[in-house]
Amino acid sequence: MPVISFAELSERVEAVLRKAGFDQLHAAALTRIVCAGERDGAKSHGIYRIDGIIRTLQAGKVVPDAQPVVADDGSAVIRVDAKGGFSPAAFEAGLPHLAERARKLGLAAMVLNDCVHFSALWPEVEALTEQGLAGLSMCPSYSTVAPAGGTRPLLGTNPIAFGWPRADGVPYVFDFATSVAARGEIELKRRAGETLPDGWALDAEGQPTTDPEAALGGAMLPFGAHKGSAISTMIELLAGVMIGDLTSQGALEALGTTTLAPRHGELVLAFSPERFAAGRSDPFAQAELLFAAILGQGARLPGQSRHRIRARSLAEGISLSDDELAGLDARLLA
Ligand code: NDP
Ligand code: PYC
Repeated sequence: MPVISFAELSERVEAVLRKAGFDQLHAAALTRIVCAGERDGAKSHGIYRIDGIIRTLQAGKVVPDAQPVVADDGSAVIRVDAKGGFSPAAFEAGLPHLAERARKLGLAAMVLNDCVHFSALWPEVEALTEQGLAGLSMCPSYSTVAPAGGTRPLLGTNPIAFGWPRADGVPYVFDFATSVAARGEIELKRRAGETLPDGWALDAEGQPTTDPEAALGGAMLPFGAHKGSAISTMIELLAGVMIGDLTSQGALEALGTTTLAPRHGELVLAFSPERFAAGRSDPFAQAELLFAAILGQGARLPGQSRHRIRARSLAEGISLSDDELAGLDARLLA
């Protein structure tokens, strides 16, 4: 398998995105997010997303030079209007405001409106942990998931990510879809000719299926039955309805297809643990006791595997398949 350095991969991806028509702001922000996914072994949101990003651009469903507008009235709620651009640049525009306000008030929220969204959320909460803050990020998607007990797509795969800062060690970060698996995972299995585990999806007739093609044309299932279904519904409410933006159903109706990236909103919360603890205890020391107890049972912490892969990628380079490299080259030569 060809091996490429993180810097070289980033350079190529940015050139591909610039050539496709994104301005420098978006090409750079998109490059950071997809290359971070590839570097950390999060392949379902790595460079495989480039085709979808460019398809969405060519279909006129994303603004390639949108200038995110930050509205900061000094309150706990920072608003960023993405103006129909992809979300990473909008998030980056609002991040300094969010972090500053969380440090000042203890708790702050960033509302992203009108963004086109395909990306993983862990880079966002990790950006907050790097500043000593805890973070929670969530967004709807488009209807591809049946509610528990239902048979037809209604909810999105609605990701949720949480991050807790750690002075010595990688941050505690989890990030996952509220469906059993991300849709990108099912698409990768389809491409690899693999079947799905039981319990991931229903076909178009509402019957259980292990065929990725039938799953993509049917309904995915929430994780943890009614529990995942309820968390996913909460995300629709908080990061869709409450922020005056689209639910997954509205996003699908507006877009009319699941082959392009959907346009909707996102909600990011930032917390200052010291402000919440208010001197009663050291929240970071208490957290370390909890993490040590988890590790003491032989379990691992979320985020650890991703950071291990990151360290290896940065030291040894990133392995890509011949097809993946050829795909990038073809886009550069096209
Ligand atoms: P996974 O089911 O693979 O879960 C990943 C998370 O669980 C990671 O934080 C991972 O940590 C942690 N984890 C996995 N195994 C263990 C373990 N044994 N012990 C402790 N922690 C563990 O994720 P999904 O496939 O559901 O989601 C993948 C990505 O898709 C996410 O980044 C999500 O944001 C993105 N997504 C984006 C959407 C969008 O609309 N923008 C929609 C849906 C998903 P580690 O990384 O260390 O392995
Ligand atoms: O992998 O489920 C997914 C997904 C949907 C939108 C972006 N990623």
